[in-house]
Amino acid sequence: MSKKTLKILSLLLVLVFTLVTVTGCGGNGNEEPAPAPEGGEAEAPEEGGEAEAPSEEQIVLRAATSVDMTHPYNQGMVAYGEMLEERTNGKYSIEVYPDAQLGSEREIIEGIQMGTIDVTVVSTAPLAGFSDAFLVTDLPFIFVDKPHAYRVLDGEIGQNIFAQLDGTGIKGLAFWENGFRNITNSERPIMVPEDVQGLKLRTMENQIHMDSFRQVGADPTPMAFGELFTALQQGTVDGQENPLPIIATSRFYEVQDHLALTGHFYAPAPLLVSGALWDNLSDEEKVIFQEAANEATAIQRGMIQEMDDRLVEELEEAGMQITRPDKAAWQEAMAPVYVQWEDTIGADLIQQIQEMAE
Ligand code: EAX
Repeated sequence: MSKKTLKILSLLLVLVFTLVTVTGCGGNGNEEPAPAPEGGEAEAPEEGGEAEAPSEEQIVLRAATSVDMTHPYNQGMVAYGEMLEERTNGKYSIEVYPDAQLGSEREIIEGIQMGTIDVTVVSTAPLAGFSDAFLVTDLPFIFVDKPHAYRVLDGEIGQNIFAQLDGTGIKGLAFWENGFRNITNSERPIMVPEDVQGLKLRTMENQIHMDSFRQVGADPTPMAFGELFTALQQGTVDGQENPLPIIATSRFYEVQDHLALTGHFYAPAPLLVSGALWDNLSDEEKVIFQEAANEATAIQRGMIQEMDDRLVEELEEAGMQITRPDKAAWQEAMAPVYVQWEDTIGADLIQQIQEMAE
């Protein structure tokens, strides 16, 4: 199926779903049933309700992600939806469409801008196509550990990043995470940067990521996440890079033999809502949405940590050969990217972040 057809299909899906939930016309004919969203509670179809307005307004928000339902993006979203439902007395709830069902991350972000998707968690990397604000987070080894990333993203710098989204139709609520990214491939164990020379490595659609891998001699091949498993399986690319929870929940261990714990990029994953939704909320609702987002952040990051703690062992048991490269060598090899990008990102901002390392 072409990308365009897919996009049209997913828009149609959204439209049909909206009609069904708004008019309750799902239960009175022999039309196709609405697609069942995963993870949310299924709504009981209203019997024979023509134009019966519900006594209280109930709004089911559409959440879209590119990853498997079991991944903490989606499990965090379920937790967030439960908080919203409880705190708005059932007015707002969330239904999750995982696995790029509603499009790639780039298309999901476009959906957020158009208001056809209400909420998402995505990597910062594809956001680079919409705003320069996130670029700094994509630099290799910019965050030395998670506490460093949290200090930066939960503080003034994170707020400034979100403020730069003003006028884009995207509202940032909190920085959830994907985690530190590691390289997998089907060819050979990776220890030193030279080991990836000539490897065709799928990256996200992000120039800094591509430049970083060019620096170590790999052949970076940008591709939407939804196409990646098949590309790895068919050998269209030799490898890819992602955090352990993605490698596990998307079953990349089935098609990749080698895992190198390089931790070269820390991937934040902002929780975003559409500007259209945000502008429609009352002030009181905005507070509820924001506070719940902040609380869900700790839960979501905890889920990632819990997985990071056990997955090295589990992936090894699943048959992956694991290497632990010396990160300093990789940091040095990728360092020229900082020079390439410092004018666009701002040398001051880079320095400010580096100074927050301890
Ligand atoms: O944001 O595309 C990727 O490799 C991302 O890690 C994934 O879609 C989650």
